[in-house]
Amino acid sequence: MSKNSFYTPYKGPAGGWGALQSTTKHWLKSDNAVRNVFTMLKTNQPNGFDCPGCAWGEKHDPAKIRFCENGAKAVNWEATSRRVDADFFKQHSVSWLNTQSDYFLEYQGRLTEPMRYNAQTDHYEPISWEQAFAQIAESLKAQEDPNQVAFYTSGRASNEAAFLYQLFARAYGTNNFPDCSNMCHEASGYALISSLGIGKGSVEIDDFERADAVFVFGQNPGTNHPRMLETLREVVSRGAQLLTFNTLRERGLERFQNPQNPIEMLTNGSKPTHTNYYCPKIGGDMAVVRGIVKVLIEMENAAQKEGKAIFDHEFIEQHTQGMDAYLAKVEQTSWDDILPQSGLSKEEIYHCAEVYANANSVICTWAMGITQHHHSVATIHEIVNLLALRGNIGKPGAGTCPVRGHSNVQGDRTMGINEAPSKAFLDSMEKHFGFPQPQDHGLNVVQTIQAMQAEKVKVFIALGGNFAAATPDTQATQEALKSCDLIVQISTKLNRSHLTIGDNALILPCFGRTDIDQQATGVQRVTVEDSFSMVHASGGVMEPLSPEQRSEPAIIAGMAQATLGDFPLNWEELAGDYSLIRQHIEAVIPGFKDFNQRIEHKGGFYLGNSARERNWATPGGKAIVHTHSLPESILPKKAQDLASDSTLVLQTLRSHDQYNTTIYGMDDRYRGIKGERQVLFINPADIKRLGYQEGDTVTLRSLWDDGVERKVSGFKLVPYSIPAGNIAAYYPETNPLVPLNSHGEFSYTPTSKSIAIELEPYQEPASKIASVAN
Ligand SMILES: Nc1nc2c(c(=O)[nH]1)N[C@H]1C(S)=C(S)[C@@H](COP(=O)(O)OP(=O)(O)OC[C@H]3O[C@@H](n4cnc5c(=O)[nH]c(N)nc54)[C@H](O)[C@@H]3O)O[C@H]1N2
Ligand SMILES: Nc1nc2c(c(=O)[nH]1)N[C@H]1C(S)=C(S)[C@@H](COP(=O)(O)OP(=O)(O)OC[C@H]3O[C@@H](n4cnc5c(=O)[nH]c(N)nc54)[C@H](O)[C@@H]3O)O[C@H]1N2
Ligand SMILES: [Mo]
Repeated sequence: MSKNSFYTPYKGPAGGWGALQSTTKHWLKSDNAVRNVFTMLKTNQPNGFDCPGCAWGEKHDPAKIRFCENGAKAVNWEATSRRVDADFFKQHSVSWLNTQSDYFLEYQGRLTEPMRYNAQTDHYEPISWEQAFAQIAESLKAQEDPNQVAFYTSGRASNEAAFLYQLFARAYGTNNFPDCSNMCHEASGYALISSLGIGKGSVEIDDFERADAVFVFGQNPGTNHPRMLETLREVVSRGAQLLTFNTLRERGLERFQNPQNPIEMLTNGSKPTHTNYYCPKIGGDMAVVRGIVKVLIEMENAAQKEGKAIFDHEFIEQHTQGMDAYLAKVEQTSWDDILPQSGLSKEEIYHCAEVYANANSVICTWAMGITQHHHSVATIHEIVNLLALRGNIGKPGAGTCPVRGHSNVQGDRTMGINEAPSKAFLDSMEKHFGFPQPQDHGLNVVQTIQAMQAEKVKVFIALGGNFAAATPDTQATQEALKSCDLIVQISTKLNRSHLTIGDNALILPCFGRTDIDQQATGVQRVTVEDSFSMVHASGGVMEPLSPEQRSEPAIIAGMAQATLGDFPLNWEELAGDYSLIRQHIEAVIPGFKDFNQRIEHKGGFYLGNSARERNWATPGGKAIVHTHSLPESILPKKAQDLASDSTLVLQTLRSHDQYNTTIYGMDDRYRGIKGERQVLFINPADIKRLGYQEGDTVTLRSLWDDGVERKVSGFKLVPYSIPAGNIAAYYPETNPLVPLNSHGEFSYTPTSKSIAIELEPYQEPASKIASVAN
């Protein structure tokens, strides 16, 4: 048998029968199949719940089934009938659970009752809600400084939960809001605010129907935003250009078979999702865009000789500042720097420039392939500059489209989950609630871990997520977490974070999106915001598994009431009726006028976007064109000095069977992987050059100048279509390799997509081989 028996290149389209088959499998795996079929039909419907999968938006079309394969996985994973209850924790110690895989932990089922860790027995034991809230209140009140507490948020929290949570933390006295966004689209927010005055994308979903060209940078929608594939193939089908830039050849960006199209399914047809596919090197996108702009300058010079123009001079003149300096910088940047860094040929870059120049409206989309580098902010500024050259912001069919991750990560920011809130937001909070807001900026994810290391953060409260596994530098981070006095996790499922604790920890089990949320005044709905700034209601459809589970707003209100009493208001009243929370949101945050009425509108309502209106909320009142140098090297400075010919650049990404740290299964269908996650995608020439053979098992060691050894072992080499010098492997297994202070300039986002790596041969320990064989 070949050493890579788990690998067979995948030739089919994305979607199609494979997706249907997989959806069925995950239905059955949930132990709740029949109930979940009905549940699925409510996904993203006006009278149902917002899919807990990704943040891609929807056109309002009542006739349509609105879920994809991976949305089905997310729903089935949440809506399982398996339970992790007091008995479960009685049977299993925390130390034992810690030896189990991430897959095992979450697979055990839903958390059903509040639990407190007992360090003497090393087991979680049941505790009443009142006792849990009292313990939290006692611990919060005991801190000398409110900044010793960090309030983490993962992007599934609803607007109502997020608003209440930030109100609680600010009333308590801190802006310490590390959130998943810090590891995700922070660079997008930072770059867009500093250039266009608003951190959100400027396009609406309908713009895709009008764009002459769409440029897709660094994302894998086949897995992470499957509903986007339909949009992409429609763009191609109507004859518009679709240029995709990805280090890997991702199947979803090549062809898509729509499972909702019976003829296509029966004839096994499929349609392309791109017109041109480019494979830049990891981190090479800024150089690609710079090259495109360099060609555009040439084209503009030639056009001017004929009295014509390529650039939109009126837009540049009226709406931007700093363009001349930028264009001068581009002219100074030599092809000798651009081409090797980009990994594309000059011909390819010329073609991209021609497509761009011939299109009257262009959308640029991007995700983690762009945001998780050292120079991500600079790269996004470069994309914005490209768009600005031909006025491609604030006109139909054109604009910026950062494709968000978690289903409500964008809404959480809108609600004030922000460690660096704007003055306007704090003033509005103060005016409405009548108490002084903490003014000092708080800690982001990286800074929170650093503060834990320095024993400056002592209490960690998490509204969802899996901080211990999602964050970089796993070993150091986990030590930091263990040093906390108290860890509180509001969660749906058991994960590594519940096991990475010191002496005191609480698990507070909450409802998910699919659960019916019954409160004092009746069944409640929540709201969420998608990538296109559409806000809509979401209501669960499943009876909760246990009467001891509570909603996120109820849990936050319980903690707040115990800690702060009625300051600044009666918390429990709010938890009893979410429309009251929405009234406060309406009073504090622009765009939410008549909030309670407008959520009745099918398909939701649009929050508006100032950049789309060509209204630039920047200091000078114009869009700011930023000028950056190309990075000297893709590797961060501290790794560069240690790098050699054998150093490779690693990007860490998601398989098709995972949702961030949640592992649904061991396959990665579109990349041809079955039953294995310890794989390393590598260029065949690199396998040979470095003296290995396909299927060899290696250790990955990352380079950093602090003398700490960071390595992971047992990864099998898979020859793959990836540029020479670049490699890819799954997250979270590779997070031990990302040094904590290797983060994006300005964004503080861990550089999870550009890690300097050396490979070493790895010999499986005999004991492990024996246990696998058994
Ligand atoms: N099913 C499912 N859906 C999800 C998630 C999930 O885990 N599972 N996660 C959600 C979240 S929180 C997020 S943020 C999004 C993530 O969505 P993506 O950004 O699509 O996630 P990644 O798997 O990290 O994929 C990164 C992609 O960028 C490419 N890439 C990496 N580096 C570079 C580069 O330097 N240049 C270019 N051009 N390409 C590069 C990789 O080859 C890969 O295709 O998805 C959301 N949706
Ligand atoms: N190396 C590397 N690291 C990365 C990334 C990468 O590409 N590479 N990506 C980064 C990105 S983009 C992100 S967004 C982060 C993700 O970081 P997180 O958001 O912290 O992680 P998740 O894995 O999404 O969290 C999963 C857990 O959330 C809980 N949960 C699920 N649904 C709910 C709910 O409705 N309510 C509550 N309260 N809890 C719920 C469950 O207990 C589940 O175990 O990881 C980042 N880390
Ligand atoms: Mo994300």
